[in-house]
Amino acid sequence: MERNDLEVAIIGAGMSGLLMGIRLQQAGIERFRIFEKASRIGGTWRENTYPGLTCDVPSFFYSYSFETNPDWSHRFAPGPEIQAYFERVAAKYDLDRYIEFDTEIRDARYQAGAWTIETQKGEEIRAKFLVMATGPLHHKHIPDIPGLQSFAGAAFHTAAWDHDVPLEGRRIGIIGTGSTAVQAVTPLSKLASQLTIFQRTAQWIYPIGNVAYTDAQRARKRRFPLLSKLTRLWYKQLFEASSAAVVKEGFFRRRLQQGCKDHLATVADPELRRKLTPDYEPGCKRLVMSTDFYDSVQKKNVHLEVSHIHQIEPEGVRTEDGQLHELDVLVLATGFDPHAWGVEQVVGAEGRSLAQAWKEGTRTYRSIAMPGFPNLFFLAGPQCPLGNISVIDVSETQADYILRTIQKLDREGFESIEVTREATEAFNQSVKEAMKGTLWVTGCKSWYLDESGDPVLWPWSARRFHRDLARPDYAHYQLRRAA
Ligand code: N01
Repeated sequence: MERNDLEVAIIGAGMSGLLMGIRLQQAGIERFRIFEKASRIGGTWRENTYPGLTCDVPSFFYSYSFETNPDWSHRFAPGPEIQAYFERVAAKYDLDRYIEFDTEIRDARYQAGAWTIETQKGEEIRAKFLVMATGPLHHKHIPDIPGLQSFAGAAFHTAAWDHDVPLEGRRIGIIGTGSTAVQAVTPLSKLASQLTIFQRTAQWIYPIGNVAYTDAQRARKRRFPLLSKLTRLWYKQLFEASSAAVVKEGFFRRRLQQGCKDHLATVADPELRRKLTPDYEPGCKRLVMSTDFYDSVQKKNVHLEVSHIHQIEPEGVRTEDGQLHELDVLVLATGFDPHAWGVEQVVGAEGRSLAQAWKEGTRTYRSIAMPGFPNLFFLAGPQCPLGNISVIDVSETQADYILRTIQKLDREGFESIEVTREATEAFNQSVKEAMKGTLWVTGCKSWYLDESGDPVLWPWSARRFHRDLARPDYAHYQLRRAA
């Protein structure tokens, strides 16, 4: 393959980049490469190895529609099982042939009718199309807490877990109460002599149990592959319908909210319950799901600290009430920077970077394209449907859209395609209207919000997303032939 004259350059060999590679290969497009900064595939599932890691979307739904897996061990499979699933799929489609590992893309520019991308080694590669498959939660958020570097024990982010650090019998602190922290608290509470959870904002937690599948259930699904497909379909219908229903005011939102409140009521100590009670509506932040977090918080060796962190000292964390919490290990479950979309510099046809274009707020055309950036597409990027649905399913719709567009340009001899400003503005105007009355604007701080405080989400149902992106509307684009 002539590496410097690619049809498609894909950045990222996580779930969505692999998917794009499979779709291109199936369509007979061979001149593509996937650039991956690490030495393994997997994205989120490669980076995150913290204790308690599971997917918060049922695994039958969080898998490719064309590669169902009868062998999931649990409804929400543990992280290593998900990583192994992606490795199996990548091997089956022989994707290693197309992946350039240890190759970070630092800079991408649209020049003279093609994208020129530059690797960290200074190599330049040209490609007609650029697909950003870098994932929404990629850059670790390391909190700017005074003294963090002075801590004498071991400190690490949950997405860079240091497995060499012993945890048994040690004094562990964990900063944050998002989905990650809630998953990690139970296993940590079983190991630590003392676990301190530093909570800045309380979370609503919806109780959904993680059932284990029996050997007999797995054997049945292996024998009758249709059963896996039906299970996937069942979870897709259930999670897409309920996610859409709770966003707007109504019966389902009230049911969800009551479910969270009833679950919180299981905390026996009224003072602890008060500390765990959020001051915003359930579902405003991404919903955290767990059946064991409240049990763990009530254990004797677990302490929930709600006085905010003042500073970190060599011995531990000092909170604003003056207390020093002495620790051996400090875990940063502080999430990711949702405004850092993968590549540092992506410069479009007019010399403007994506960061500049999004200074006032992250806006796309239907989550897939940007005016001023011809032949550039996003997978699982801004304004996708999020919530407790499968981003794999969302990416499949996007990948098919991108593939159709690439095929059209090739078939009809166009050099480039660029979405118009008018179509992008009209789309964002309708998003703004649709956001009114949604759960996400009921008043909370969340990674769903962009720099201007607006949610960077698809405000309608996932079903509508699949429908609206089923076919590209070329009237919203400018197609150009080579001069
Ligand atoms: O990150 P978060 P996360 N001082 O941003 C706190 C996905 N996920 O990694 O709320 C003190 O939700 C911060 O406090 P506040 C899932 O989509 C998926 O937990 O900002 N605290 C918050 O409590 C999820 O939504 C799976 O006040 C500070 C926490 O850190 C997304 O990842 C599993 C602080 C960050 O919570 C992100 O979840 C787990 C500071 N300076 C997660 N800075 C799967 O299914 C931050 N915090 C793959």
